[in-house]
Amino acid sequence: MKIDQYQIDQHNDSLSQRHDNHLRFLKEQLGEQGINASEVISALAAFQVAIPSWALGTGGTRFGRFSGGGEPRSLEEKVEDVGLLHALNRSSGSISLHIPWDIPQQAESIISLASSLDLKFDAVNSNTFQDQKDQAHSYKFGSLSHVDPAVRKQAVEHNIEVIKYGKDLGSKALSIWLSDGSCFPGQSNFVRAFQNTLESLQEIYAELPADWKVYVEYKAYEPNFYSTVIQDWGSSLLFCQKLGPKADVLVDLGHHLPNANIEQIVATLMMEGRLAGFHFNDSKYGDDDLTVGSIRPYMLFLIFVELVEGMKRAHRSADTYAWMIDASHNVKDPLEDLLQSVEAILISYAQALLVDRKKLEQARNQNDVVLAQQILQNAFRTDVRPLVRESMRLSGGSLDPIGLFRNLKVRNELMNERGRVTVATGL
Ligand SMILES: [Mn+2]
Repeated sequence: MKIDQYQIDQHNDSLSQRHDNHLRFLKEQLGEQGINASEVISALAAFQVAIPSWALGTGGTRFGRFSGGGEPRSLEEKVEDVGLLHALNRSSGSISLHIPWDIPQQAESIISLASSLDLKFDAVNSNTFQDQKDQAHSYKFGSLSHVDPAVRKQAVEHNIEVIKYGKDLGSKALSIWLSDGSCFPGQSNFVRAFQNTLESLQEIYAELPADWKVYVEYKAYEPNFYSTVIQDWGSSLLFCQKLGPKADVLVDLGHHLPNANIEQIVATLMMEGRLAGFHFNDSKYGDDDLTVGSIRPYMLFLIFVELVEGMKRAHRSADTYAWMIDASHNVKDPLEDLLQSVEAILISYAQALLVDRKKLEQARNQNDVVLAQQILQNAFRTDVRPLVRESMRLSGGSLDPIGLFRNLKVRNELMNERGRVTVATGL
């Protein structure tokens, strides 16, 4: 299924009067504060969030999976799904592939399908947290950190193979998340596990093309419940510093211990120039993989306040970082959920762009705690949705992506095409 531009335009026409009124009112309000709304709208339009190939189907939990129907059955159909999202919001212009779930058989045809939908290939992701069919050695007790060099070698070769697939598609980065760790005290020698992992990563790093990066993701716990080899941003940064300038730290919002100050982690990594980018999601208890902004929107805003500050300080534009959604959908339509997530990201970004940084710095220097809080909350409490809608409209997208998705009965169409009982490849 493909959404035509005239369908988007028609739907926008029906909403435009209301939207124009809201936008005019907001522009006036912002103008009084000396904020140029058009600049914010342009920044939003330039912000692209990658969609991972594994988020297009219902994920489920270890207790069960309730497939929604019409899920993509092949890599081609996954690319088409991201094409639908991008047509609707013009902010989801790339797809991040997972190997081996999404091995591209013919790179050229998949590239031409992607470019026909105005999509690029984002970072490629390796997988050594599961055993694959016909695999010689098991990852039950680890991969890059394993005590057996033969297992480490197999895991290193897998990562090098992933780089090769990525090169064929025009990706520029390899993303590594390691599940390696231990479930019980005494099971693992922390130092040896770290050193084995470093050696393995160095072998992978040596195979990176000149213009590539490797993103090192960390996670506090799960699937291992006592220790994880790359457990926090400090460990991840340590690996990156030892590897070299092509290695950066990837922050996944759900991979922290409860109540971690993620915005401070972001600020520190950006100060060191070692932030690769983000895996966005939300959670209440742990790595819940919920829709971005659904539980703690204020935290997301505070993170964006640091991101905007860090990008300014480093003179780097948003497109030089890797932004991706990493979520799972158990009870929602995955495509609607992704549209909600992208909108939440853009809302937080817009609010962060409204912060009066000069006044904030003055308040900080005068230890005016009340004013500093007020400046942030003024921005956070602004309803910026008209700006987000306008950025999508100006880029050729919809003023109301989920409304149009439902209006066009996209999921029904997909079920007619693909069947009511489909299970997307992946988790
Ligand atoms: Mn992640």
